[in-house]
Amino acid sequence: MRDVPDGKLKAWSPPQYEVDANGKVVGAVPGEPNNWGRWGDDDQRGCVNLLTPERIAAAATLARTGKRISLGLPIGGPTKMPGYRPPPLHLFGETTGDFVLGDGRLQYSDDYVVLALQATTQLDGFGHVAGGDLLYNGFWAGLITASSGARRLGIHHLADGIVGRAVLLDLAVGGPLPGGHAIEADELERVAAAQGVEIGPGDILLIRTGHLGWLLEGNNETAGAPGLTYRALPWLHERDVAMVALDNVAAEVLPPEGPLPFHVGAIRDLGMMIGELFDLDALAADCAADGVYEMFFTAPPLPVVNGVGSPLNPICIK
Ligand code: UVW
Repeated sequence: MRDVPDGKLKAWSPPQYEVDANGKVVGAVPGEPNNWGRWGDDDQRGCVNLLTPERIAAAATLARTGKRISLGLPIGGPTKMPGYRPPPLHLFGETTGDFVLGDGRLQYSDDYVVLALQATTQLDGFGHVAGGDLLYNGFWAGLITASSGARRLGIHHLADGIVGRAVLLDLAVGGPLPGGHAIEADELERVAAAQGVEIGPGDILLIRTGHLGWLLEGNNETAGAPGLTYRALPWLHERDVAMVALDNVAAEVLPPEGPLPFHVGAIRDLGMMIGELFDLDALAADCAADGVYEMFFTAPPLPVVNGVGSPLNPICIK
């Protein structure tokens, strides 16, 4: 139930629009720029459709030395997750130190993780963000409930993975960008030109702000965070970027420029997924050393049925 500041339930009023049998809001007006309907009226994969077999096969040729770099934060251990979600709980059931079965020839350990799917290096799926009661492709936000999860746009539709050509744009060569720094399209253009890379259709864009490393040093986000502005959305759309990921908590600049306008514009209007808390420092060091800023990239989401996001361990292969 929404909007109950006094703690009392208000009378529920039905939505002032029609929702069809497929869960789409009839006559919904999409925001701009927009990809609704581009891959079909019932599409639930958005810009993942840009990751075509041809592009993936071409991207695979970028794996020249086989060097692999993980962009995932450790789950558990001493690393304190940045952000406001509860830390993961890592529990053990049977362990070899506690149990011996039968004559002792078999011992085993099992463990469990209780994890907010948005708490660590992760992918915002299409069910994560709505605006004006609308989700990507005009689906009704009311289709996502605590009892059923995302009855449309569940993250399991992306289970075959985010695979393709990634390009790192390192905006933090001179040190971490300050909190509140809004990344505009011309800054992305400038850095791409300086690095000698072009951004094209189906690319996975990794944008380093230096913020995650700065947070992990124990600094506080009191002045907000550097991140993308919604004004960069037309640029990302013109280049047909498949996904964008940053080394910060919310991808977009904080304090926010409104009700998370980059999230709404990217996820709801473009069907473009957002990656957050990507650890890009080791990758940036490697790219600076060899001068190669493009690579093969894979980040399969967990096929959580009707989920709205997934933790990731993205891997870049050069
Ligand atoms: C919200 O805060 C809504 O999401 P995110 O974790 O993607 O920034």
